[in-house]
Amino acid sequence: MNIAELKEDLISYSKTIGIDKIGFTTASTFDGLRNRLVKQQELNYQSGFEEPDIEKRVNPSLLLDRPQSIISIALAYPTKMSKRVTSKKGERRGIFCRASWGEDYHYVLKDRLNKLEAYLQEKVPDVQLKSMVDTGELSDRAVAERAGIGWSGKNCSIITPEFGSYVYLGETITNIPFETDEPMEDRCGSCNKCIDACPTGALVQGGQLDAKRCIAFLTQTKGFLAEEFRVELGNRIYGCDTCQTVCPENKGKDFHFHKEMEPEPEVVKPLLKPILHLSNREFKDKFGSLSGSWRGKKPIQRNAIIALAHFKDETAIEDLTILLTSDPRPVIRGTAAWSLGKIGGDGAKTALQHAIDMEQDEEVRVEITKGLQLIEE
Ligand code: B12
Ligand code: SF4
Ligand code: SF4
Repeated sequence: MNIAELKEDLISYSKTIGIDKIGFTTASTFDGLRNRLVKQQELNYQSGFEEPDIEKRVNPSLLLDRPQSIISIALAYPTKMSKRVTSKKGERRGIFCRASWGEDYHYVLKDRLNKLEAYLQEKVPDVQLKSMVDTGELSDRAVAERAGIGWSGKNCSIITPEFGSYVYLGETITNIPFETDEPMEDRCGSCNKCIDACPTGALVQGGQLDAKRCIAFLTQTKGFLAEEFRVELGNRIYGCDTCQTVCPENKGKDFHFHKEMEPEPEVVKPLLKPILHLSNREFKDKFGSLSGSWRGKKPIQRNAIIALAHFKDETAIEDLTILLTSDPRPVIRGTAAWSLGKIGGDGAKTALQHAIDMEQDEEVRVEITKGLQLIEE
């Protein structure tokens, strides 16, 4: 087998199946990453969504027997919607981040990696392979950085010169000793725009995130959202794009290579009030195909309630009052109470005064009291 030829063939093949960039790196351990992950854990800066076993994250030989290389792939996703939403006056909408536009990217990238695997299996019948996207053990970014896909930006994202940071990443560990590619030079330079723009100060310094302060993480939590973050959420109901939209390297980047990734505006920029009353089935039908639905209905509804407060939408007082008095979930009742307090007015005040007499849950009572205080302020 001529491995150099196989690499060239694989690169050519990857272009025919909708892989926008491909790079190759060794399967040696990620020693720098190990220290980084330990440090992040000590500082309590991890989100909790990462694979907890650090050794598995940094040592490919724990994932595949005698690995020789890792193939990293990137797929560019759109940043602008081809179709627009048409809202009536006063209708308020939330927004899903771009990484949740179109069909769940895990399936799209797995499809491409399955095709790569099938190609290699045909050429090298006894090949050993292990592929992953996001939910695997490896750090997709660390692999991509070492394989020369892009550099690791101060906003933590892998930035490609061609597509900016709006790329999804995935990889395949192989036992074929492909020749490796060189990492790319860092192009952030003295720019600090992402750090300055981050609404919650989650970017502690270039390339270091306190995930517990990151809105992308906070939108995915299921409990009460700490009050200091509620205002910063704005109308984001899933994820956050701010540190990417301000990045000069992303200027003008908007690629529509994959039809599965085209967003449906009514879905990714949905009206807020109808979200409040969705049944599980309705939620699944409307949002189930998005990557942003993986945490279920509750966080999306909680964030929609917070977004209505952001807009001070008085037309939502009735809907919020229904949630406050009859939703079985304390997080939803309590967040509705806070939102009513933010919106204010006589209707909101009366609803909160009634609710405080009925409410049994201590945390919700705290939120109702907070809501009443907000109205008095
Ligand atoms: C947990 C997780 C999150 C968490 C934490 C994010 C974070 N920055 O760590 C939360 C929920 C906040 C999150 C948010 C987002 N995520 Co996310 N997430 C992940 C996940 C599952 C693990 C990331 C991880 O391990 N982080 C720990 C940090 C320490 O390591 P790392 O970022 O992976 O690796 C870098 C650092 O270690 C750094 N590093 C190593 N040593 C050192 C030393 C020094 C001194 C410095 C400065 C840096 C440094 O270099 C590595 C390479 O860049 C990955 C998928 C995966 N399996 O890798 C997706 C992934 C990183 N997420 C992704 C995306 C798209 C996002 C969002 C943009 C979504 C959104 N719009 O809301 C945001 C971006 C937020 C941000 N600024 O990072 C993409 C990134 C694509 C890209 N182009 O970079 C990934 C790769 C998923 C995928 N397969 O496409 N995510
Ligand atoms: S995703 Fe939003 S909150 Fe998180 S680091 Fe970027 S700008 Fe800050
Ligand atoms: S905004 Fe500036 S510092 Fe931040 S990632 Fe982009 S180029 Fe780098």
